[in-house]
Amino acid sequence: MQKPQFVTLEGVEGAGKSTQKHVVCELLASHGIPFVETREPGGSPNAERIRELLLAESQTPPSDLCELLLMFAARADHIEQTIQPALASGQWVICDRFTDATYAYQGGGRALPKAWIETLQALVHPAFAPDTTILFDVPVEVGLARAARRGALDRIESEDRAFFERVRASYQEQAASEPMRYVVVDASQDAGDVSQSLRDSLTHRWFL
Ligand code: Z5A
Repeated sequence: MQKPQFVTLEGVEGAGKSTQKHVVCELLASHGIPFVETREPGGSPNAERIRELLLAESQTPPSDLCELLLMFAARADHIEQTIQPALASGQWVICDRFTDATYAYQGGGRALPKAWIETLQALVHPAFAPDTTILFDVPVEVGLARAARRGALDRIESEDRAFFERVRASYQEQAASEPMRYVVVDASQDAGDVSQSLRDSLTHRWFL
C-alpha cells in the first residue's frame, strides 16, 4: 500500500483544472485508493470565509501584502483542519491549488518579493510539500478566452493579460526547477486529449 500522497493541481486561469480533476479521482478510485478533494484558497470552514474576502469584488480591495497574508492564513487553517487529518487517516488529498499558486500569483503576478513567500511558507508549512503537482499549461490567451466564455470573473480573474503571462512564466519556472514533483500537461489540446495525456502520465507515475 502506497503512503497517502498530497496531490496539487495548478495552472493559469481557465487552464482546465476543474474540468480534468475527475481523471485523477477516477484513477485513484479504480485502484481502490481513498481520497478527499479540496481547494485553495478555502478547503476548511475558516479558510472558505477568507476565500470570500479574497475573491469578492470590492470598493476597498486588500493590498497586495494583505492578499498574501490572507492566502497563508487560509492555508494554515486548511492544512491543520483538512489536509493533515486526511493524510493521517490514510486518504490521498487532491487539492485545487496550493503554495505554488502563491509563488505564481502573488510572486509572479503581483511581483511581491519571493523572500516574503519563502518566509511565510517556512512559518506555515516548513516540512510539508505536495508529493505530485500537476501543471495544466496553456497559453494565456487560450485560458482567458475559456474563462470569459464561462461567465463573470472574480477579483483576481479580472487582472490583465500581462499579469497572467507572469503567472504562467512563474509556473513554468517552478516546474522546470522541480521536475520530479511536477507532471506538466499540455492543456491547450481538446478536453478529451488532455484527459488521455493526464491519465497516461499519472498511471505511469503511480502504478507502473
Ligand atoms: N490564488 C492566488 O492568487 N494565490 C494563491 O495562493 C491561491 C490562489 C491558492 C482561485 O479562484 C483564485 O485564487 C485564482 C488564483 C488565486 N484566481 N485566478 N485566476 P478559483 O478557484 O475560483 O479559480 P481558478 O483556480 O482559477 O479555477 P478556474 O478559473 O475554474 O480554472 P480551471 O479550473 O483551470 O478551469 P475550468 O473551470 O476547468 O475550465 C474553464 C472553462 O474552460 C470551462 O468553461 C471549461 O468547460 C472550459 N475548458 C476546460 N478545458 C477545456 C479544453 N481543453 N478545451 C476547451 N475548453 C475547455
